[in-house]
Amino acid sequence: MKSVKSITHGLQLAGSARWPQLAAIPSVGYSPMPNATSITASPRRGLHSRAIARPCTHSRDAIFATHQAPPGYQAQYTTGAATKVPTIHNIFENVTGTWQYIVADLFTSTAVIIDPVLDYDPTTQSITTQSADKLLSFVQEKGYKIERILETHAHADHLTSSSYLQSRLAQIQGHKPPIGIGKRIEQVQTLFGKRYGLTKDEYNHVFDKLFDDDETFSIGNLTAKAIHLPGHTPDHLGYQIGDNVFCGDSLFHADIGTARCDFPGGDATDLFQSGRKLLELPDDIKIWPGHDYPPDGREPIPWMSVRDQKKLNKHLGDKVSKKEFVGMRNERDKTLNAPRLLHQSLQVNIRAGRLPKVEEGFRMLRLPLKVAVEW
Ligand SMILES: N[C@@H](CCC(=O)N[C@@H](CS)C(=O)NCC(=O)O)C(=O)O
Ligand SMILES: [Fe+2]
Repeated sequence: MKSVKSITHGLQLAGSARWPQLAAIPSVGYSPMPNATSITASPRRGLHSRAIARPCTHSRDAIFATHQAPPGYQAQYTTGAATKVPTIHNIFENVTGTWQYIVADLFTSTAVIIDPVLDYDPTTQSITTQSADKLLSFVQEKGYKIERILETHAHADHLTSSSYLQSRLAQIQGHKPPIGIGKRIEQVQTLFGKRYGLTKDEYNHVFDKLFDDDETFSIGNLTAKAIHLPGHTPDHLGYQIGDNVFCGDSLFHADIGTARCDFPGGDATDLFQSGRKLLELPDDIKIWPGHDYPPDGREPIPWMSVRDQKKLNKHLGDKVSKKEFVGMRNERDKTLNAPRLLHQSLQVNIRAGRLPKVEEGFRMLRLPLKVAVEW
């Protein structure tokens, strides 16, 4: 009979990651109308922006071609009539296959950051901030004011840099962007708080905004809406901004299909319904997932239209029944290993990315052991 014991794990922080003690850094001004009339439309790895949709065809090979702009391709962005059109920067974090997004209203230079990553090396238990610092540099270069930081869910595969970014942005822009997540995060915090031995004060009120289902909010002149998309986790939200839905871990790129549903509170029937909700949106809406796990030979691809998802999604095209989907999803989930950073991610993410407090000189996380033989 296997049993599970707990041990604690010391964390190492690289220099700039000790954010509560950060020295003040010079504030940076942002211009009310940035000089951003043209943006690159190639959705390849790294920092990229996308403003226009290119026409889609439906052969399998075309999934890849559709979203890859030719080298040097530039999309002209015009303000005026397009003031309600968000500018989207998709930033891929290679180690965990995570899409991070910065979504901006160029008219007011206001933006949000969605699902930012905190770097963690499990071989040395080191936390570093190079991914988050890249986002900060990009935001400063563009002159954006970050109005909110948005989480789609409590991730179980990577750590969030929301708290770090909030702290740095408060210093840089003189406005502390609230961290938002779905209201059901409280269930997830209670469950995992207990499992990992956290006290309530370590996770209560760490998120500044708990979104209701279908709650709307603004990003400068843009209107955004929180959409409940349970299945992968119960708290899961997508954010609709203009003709785009940042759907977190629900639908993935068509050749990957959908997110796993075997985490506590996950449910394949819920994910089927969430997937359907997305596929019932108008055909031209773009779906931007929280991850990509590209097979060899293709680059990460940040979005697909609802039209293409309906035709091409490997798990949830418009012909798949609930029963077929649930059977397939549950079978596949039985074959998946737990994510590499499961325990570290959950303990940090239910704290909105805050780290455990220093005790006896260390910040400690807990790690359950799998014990083959008892003695
Ligand atoms: N190998 C990755 C697995 C990551 C993973 O489980 N990803 C989740 C989203 S957080 C998922 O839905 N994966 C879908 C799949 O692997 O089919 C890790 O260890 O982190
Ligand atoms: Fe996830």
